[in-house]
This record gives sequence, structure tokens and C-alpha cells, in this order.
Amino acid sequence: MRTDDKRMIQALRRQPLDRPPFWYMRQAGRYLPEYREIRKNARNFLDFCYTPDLAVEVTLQPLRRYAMDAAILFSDILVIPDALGQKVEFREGEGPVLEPVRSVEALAGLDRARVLDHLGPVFETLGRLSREIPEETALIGFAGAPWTVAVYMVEGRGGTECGTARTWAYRDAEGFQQLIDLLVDATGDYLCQQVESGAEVIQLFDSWAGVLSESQFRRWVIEPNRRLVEILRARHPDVPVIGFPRNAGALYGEFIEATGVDGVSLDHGVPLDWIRDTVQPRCTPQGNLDNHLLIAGGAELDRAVEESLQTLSGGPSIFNLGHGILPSTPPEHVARVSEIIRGWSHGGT
Ligand code: 1CP
Repeated sequence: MRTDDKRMIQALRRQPLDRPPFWYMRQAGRYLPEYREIRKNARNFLDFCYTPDLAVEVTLQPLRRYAMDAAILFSDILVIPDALGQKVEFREGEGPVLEPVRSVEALAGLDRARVLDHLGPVFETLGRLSREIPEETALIGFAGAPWTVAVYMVEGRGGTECGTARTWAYRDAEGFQQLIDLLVDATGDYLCQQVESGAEVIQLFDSWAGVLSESQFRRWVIEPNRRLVEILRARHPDVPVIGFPRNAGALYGEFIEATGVDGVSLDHGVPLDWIRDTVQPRCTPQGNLDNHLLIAGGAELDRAVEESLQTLSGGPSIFNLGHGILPSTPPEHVARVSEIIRGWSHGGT
């Protein structure tokens, strides 16, 4: 099937559809027994991402169960610091640990010229996926947006208030800008090559956008996302881009206007009526079921899925979660939601 005829692409181009496309952030992962089984075969998580046989297989696993309308490349946002030459490790039970970059001097150890070579296996994975996924499924490539990747590079780990990065950005904005500029350039190279390898949609994950003040949000979230959209459009004008400035609150509107994204992924705190009235007329909304409701299941889950479908039925939308699937999610609940969406068409089930 041509890219133009895939449901996911049509939703991002605002074409009318009988039901919205659906996929789930982190749809490949530890909630699936078949993922845990194959994960045992890799020495560490980065090796796993850089082994096309394994990365292709785990990308396909959730599609076999739920036939989503999109496949997302199996990789991680931290392959960019790794490719730039920063020391990155994923420790069992602890998550990512990086040797922190906390000064302009430390940037000298990072090299944009290494990125495309280092990430060769990721491009091979995309090429193989574009041939192996079901023909109606769209292939999503992705990267972390510069602010979120910078947070991990500076803090050295996840799960923080991002205090070291925010303080550096206030104290020495010009120095911090150099880190962001390096990330914009390296990420731009990486995303263009993803498209050239087969990605049909790009999602930019700015998972830590919501910790910033208004002025920092403009400079470190809106502006770098805007530049990445511009870089992609210059080389690949037809490839839709989805932004995900998680927890942006009152700044979602400005993000959409200023970056020119085709789609915006919304966290579960954003009211459906506001999405319908404010986002949908300008940009395709993606989201925003609470990932904990997917763990809970039951009648409340069915009700929330139907309410979302019903409220957004007057315009384009993509069904997804407000954040990624959590490891304790029962696979049957994912099956249930997928079944409701597939059986839904305007006017109800
Ligand atoms: O051993 C394992 O299985 C590790 C778990 C895991 C997985 C399955 C990590 C470590 N990354 C991934 C894959 C991944 N990461 C994907 C694959 C495609 C899919 O969606 O199925 C994607 C898109 C990501 C993106 C990612 N990585 C983000 C942005 C999205 C988000 O969830 O906010 C972030 C913040 C990361 C960092 C990361 N990678 C892994 C962990 C545990 C973390 C979070 C650390 C923290 O801040 O607590």
C-alpha cells in the first residue's frame, strides 16, 4: 500500500476516516512475555537496540497481537548521546546512567560527525521493517527532542526534577545553547537518515518539557522542536511530524502554532473537550488515555476509550495513551482497547 493511503498518514493529513488510527507509546516492551524472552538474548539494552535481528523482531511483536495502525522503531532516545561519544549505560533495575556533561568544556568530547556511522544498525532495522511490517501499517521513526535528551546528558540519569539542567540553562544560557545546538544538528541528521531508510512519520519525544518555566519552555522546547521540523521539512516535505511536549499545559497551543507540527501527542491531564475545541481545528491530536487506566482495566477503561472516540469523532485524531505502556500492564487490556477501536465507527459501536 502507498504511504498516502495508510490510515495513520491520512489522519495526520486531516482526511476524513471512519475510525481513528491507533498505536501505543512503548507498545514493544516488558509487559509482553515474548519481549522478556527475547531480551534475555542481548548483553545489554544498547546492544539490543543495535542488533537489527532483535530490534526488528520486538518491533513486530505487538503488531502480531493487536494489529496497530503504526509500528514504532524499537530503539531509545539515548542512542544520540551514545553516538555523540558520551558514556551511556542501561543498568538492570536502575535505568539509564550517563557520565554527566555539565560544562561547555565537556562538549568538546562530543562529535556530531560520528552519529550516522554509529547508528548504522538503526537504519538497517528501519529498512528491514519497511519491508516486513503489514502493508497497511505506517512506520514511525523517532528521536528525543533536544531538551529531554539534554536532561539525561546533564543529570546523568532519569527520574530527577531536572534541576542541574535547569540551573545551567539559567546561569549560562549561551553555554547551554551550545549543547542544544549540537543536539538539534545531530538529531536533524539522524531523523533525515531515518526517513531515507523507510520511516514514514517522525515523532519527537520531549518527555520533560513540563518541568520548565514559560520562558525556558519557549527557548528550550519550542525553538529546538521548531528547528527540527524545519530541517525535516526542507529535506522531506511530505513526512508528517508529531510533537510530544509532555505536560505542556497552557503552552500546548503556542507549541502547535510555533513549531508547525502535523500532530501533537497529549498527556492524560488534557481535557477532551479542550482537545476537540482548541487542538483539533489546527493540528491532529494524539492521545491521551491514562496509562494507569490501561493497567486497571474493567468497565471504566471501556467507558474512557468510548468517550475519547466519541468526543473527537468530528475531526482528525490518533488514539494513543498519554504516556508509554507500563511494564505491569495486562496484555488482555491492550487487546480489549484495540478491539473497541477497531470495531468503532462514527455513531458508536
Ligand atoms: O530493559 C528494557 O527492556 C528497558 C526498557 C526500555 C524500553 C523497552 C527502555 C529503557 N527504552 C525502551 C524502548 C523505547 N524507549 C522506545 C521503543 C519503542 C516503543 O515505543 O515501543 C521508545 C520510543 C523510547 C523512548 C524513550 N526512552 C523516552 C521517551 C518516551 C517516554 O517514555 O517518555 C525516554 C524518556 C526514554 C529513556 C528511557 N529509556 C529506558 C528507560 C527506563 C528510560 C526512562 C528513564 C527515566 O527517566 O526514568
